[in-house]
Amino acid sequence: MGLAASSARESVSAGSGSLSPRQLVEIYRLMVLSRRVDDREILLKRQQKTFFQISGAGHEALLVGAALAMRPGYDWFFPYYRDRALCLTLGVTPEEMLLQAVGAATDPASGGRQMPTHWSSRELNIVSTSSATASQLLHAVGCAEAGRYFSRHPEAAIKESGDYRALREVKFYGDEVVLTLLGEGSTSQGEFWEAMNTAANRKLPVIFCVEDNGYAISTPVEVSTPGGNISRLVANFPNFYFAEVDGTDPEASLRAFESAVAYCRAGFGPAFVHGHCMRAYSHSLSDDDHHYRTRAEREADALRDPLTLMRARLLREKILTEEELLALEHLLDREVAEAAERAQAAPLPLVAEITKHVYSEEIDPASAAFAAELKQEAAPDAKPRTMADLINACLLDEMRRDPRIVVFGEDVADASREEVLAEVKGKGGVFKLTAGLQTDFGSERVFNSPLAEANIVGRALGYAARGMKPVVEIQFFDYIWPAMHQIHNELSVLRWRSNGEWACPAVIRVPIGGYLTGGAIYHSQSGESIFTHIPGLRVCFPSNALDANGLLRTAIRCDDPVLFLEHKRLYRETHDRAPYPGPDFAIPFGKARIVRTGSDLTIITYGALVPRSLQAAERARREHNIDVEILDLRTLNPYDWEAIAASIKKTSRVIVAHEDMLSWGYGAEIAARIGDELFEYLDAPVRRIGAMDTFVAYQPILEDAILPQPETILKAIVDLKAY
Ligand SMILES: Cc1ncc(C[n+]2csc(CCOP(=O)(O)OP(=O)(O)O)c2C)c(N)n1
Ligand SMILES: [Mg+2]
Repeated sequence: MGLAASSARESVSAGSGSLSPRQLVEIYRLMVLSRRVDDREILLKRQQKTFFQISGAGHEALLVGAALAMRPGYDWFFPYYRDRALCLTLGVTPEEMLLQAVGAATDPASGGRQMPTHWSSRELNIVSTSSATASQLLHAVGCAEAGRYFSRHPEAAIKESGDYRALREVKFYGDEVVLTLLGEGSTSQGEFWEAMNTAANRKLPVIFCVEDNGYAISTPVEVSTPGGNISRLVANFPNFYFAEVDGTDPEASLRAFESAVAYCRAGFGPAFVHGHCMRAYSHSLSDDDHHYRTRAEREADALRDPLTLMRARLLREKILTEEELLALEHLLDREVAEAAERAQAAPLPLVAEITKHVYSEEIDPASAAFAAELKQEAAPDAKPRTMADLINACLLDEMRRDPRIVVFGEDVADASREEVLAEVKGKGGVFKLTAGLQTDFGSERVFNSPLAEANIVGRALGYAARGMKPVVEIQFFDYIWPAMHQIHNELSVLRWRSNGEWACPAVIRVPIGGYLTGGAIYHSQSGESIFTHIPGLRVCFPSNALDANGLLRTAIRCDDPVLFLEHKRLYRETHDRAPYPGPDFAIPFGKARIVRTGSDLTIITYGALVPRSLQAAERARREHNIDVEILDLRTLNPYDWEAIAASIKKTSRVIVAHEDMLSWGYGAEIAARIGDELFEYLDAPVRRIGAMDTFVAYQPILEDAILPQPETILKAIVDLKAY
C-alpha cells in the first residue's frame, strides 16, 4: 500500500465538521498525484513506451472524496477506467499503475494483460475490471449479496478440502459496503438498470456513483439521458439514498459519500451518488475533443477543473503559499517520474506464460480426482431415474454438502411468495429441475431473479468472486444471448485478465436443443460452438441421466466457470435413465464414453445425437453389416482427443455428428483437427452431420427436415463405408 495513500487516510478520515487545513492539503496532494500519473502516462505514450492512455483528469475531486469515505480491504470496489484517484487513495501506488501502463510482468493488476487503468487488487478488495462499460455493476450487486450471505451464515465461509473451497480465504465483516462507479453515458446500458433493480429490491449495501462529465466520448449527455440528468430518472427507485453533488469539490463529494456509506453500512439499502465533474482532457489519447466541442465550451469547462479550484482554495484560505504549492507539486512530479523509471526497468511478461490462468491452475476437472469409479461407494437405489431427476438429485446432494451454493434464475424457486407453499406445490423451474430446492434450503439459497439474463450471470460472477458457488439457470438456451456479454467478456476471462488473482467458478445450467415437435425458432436452438470458442469456459453436454449427474457434480466442485448444457428432449426420455449413483459420484471432464464399440467406422457425437446415432448404428449393423463405434464426448471443452484418435486409428473412417447447424459448428473444429493430425490413418474423408443452415421451424415436417435424423446418419454411414 502506498505511503501517500495511507497518510492521507489517517489525516482525512475525520467524519464530521469542516476539514482541517492539513486534511485539505492531503486531498489536494492526492488529486495532483493522480493528475501527474496521467500526465506521465501521456508522455510515455507519446514516446511510444506505453501503448494506450485514458485519464482520470477532471474526476479527481469526486474520487478522492469517495475513497476517503470507504475502507480499503474491508469494503469492496468495482471501479471503471477513470478511477485513478479513487485507486490511489485506496492504496494502489503510482508505480503499480505505471507497471500496468508499460505492460510489465510485475503489473500486480494483470501481469501485462490489461490496458492501463484496469484496476485490480486482492489486498484492497478491488475486483479486476474489464473495458466494458457498466458490466461491473452487476458484479457489485452479486458481491454485496455474497457478503450478506456470509455474514448470516458464517459457517459457509470455512475452508473445506476436496473442492474449490480449499483454494481461497473468504473475507467478510457483515457491514461492508460495495462501491461501483460508471460514467453518465454508461447509464444507458441495460446492465445499469438491471443492477439498480436488484440493489433496490434486495436493499443491498451498494453505492452506485455516476461520474457525470457530460460526454460519452463525443456523445453529449442529453443524447444518452432523456432530460439530461440521470438523478431525475432514477429518483423513484425505492430504498435508495440519493445524493447529487458538485464532483469538482472534494469536500462536498466526501460528505455525500460519508452519508451514502453510513446509510449502506446501517443496512438501509443502496445509495446513488451523482457527481457532476468535468473531463479535463479528451476521452482518451485516441480521441481529440476539438472535433466535437467548441473552444468556448472547452474554456468554460476548464474553469471547473477540480485541481485549479482546489489550488485556488488553498491559496485563498491561506493554507499554503504559492511557493509551498510549487514545492509540493514538484515533489509529486519527482515521485511519479521515479516510479516511471522503475516501471520502465521492470521485467516483461513471458511468452511461455500466455496461457497461464486461462483455467484454474489448482483444480483440474479432467483429473482422476473426479473419477466416478473411485467414488461410487454409496449404495445405489435401483430404480432408474431420468436425467431431470438425477440433475435435481445432484443439486440436492451438493447443496446439502456445500452451504456456499446458491441457485437462482427465472422461475427456479418453488414460490417467491413463500407463504403460498402451505397450499400449493410450487414451480421449481419451467422444466422442474430445481423443484423442491427452495423448500429444502430456504429462500436465501434458492430464489427467482428478475427476467434479465445478464442480471443472472453478472450477479453470479460477483457471488463467485467472493468465494461462493452460484449454480444459476438460464431458462432456455435461446435466451442466453442477453447474458453473452457477461459470459464472454467477464465470466470466462476474469481469472486470465487478473493473472490468476480472481476467479469466478460459477455454473450456468441451460436447457438446450430441439426435437420438441413445435419448439420452433425460439425454443429449439443449439449453438454450443459459440461457447466452446470462448477460452476460460468449460462446456458440458451430457446425453444421459448418469452422465448429467456426474458431470454436474464435477462442474460444481471445480474452480472454473462451467456452461452446463442440458438437452430438453433428453430430460425425461426413458432410454437414458439410470439409478441414483450416490452423493459423491463424479465424472471427470474431457473423458469420452464409448457408447458402442465397432470396427468399421467411428461416430463422434454428443447430446441428442447420441441416441439417434445409436439407432442408426443398430440399423447399419442389421441392414448393412457395418459395425459402428460411437463416442459420446460428454464435455466439449475440454474434449477427449485421445479417445477420438484411438478410435479413428482403429476404424479409419469418421463422422462427426451434432444437432447444431453444420457450417461453423462444433464438428468443423474436430474434423479439421482429425484432418491435420490423423490424416495418415484415414481411408475416407471426414464426414460431418448437422442441422441445415437455417433456423428451426415450428411445423413438425419442417423441423424433421431441418434437424439431423437417424436416417441422415444411417445414409452417411453407408456412403462413407462404401467410399
Ligand atoms: C459495452 C461497451 N460499449 C462501448 C464501449 C466503448 N466506450 C468506451 S468508453 C465509452 C464512453 C463512456 O462514456 P461515459 O460512461 O460517460 O464515461 P466517461 O468515459 O465519460 O467517463 C465508450 C462508448 C465500451 N468500452 N464498452
Ligand atoms: Mg461521461
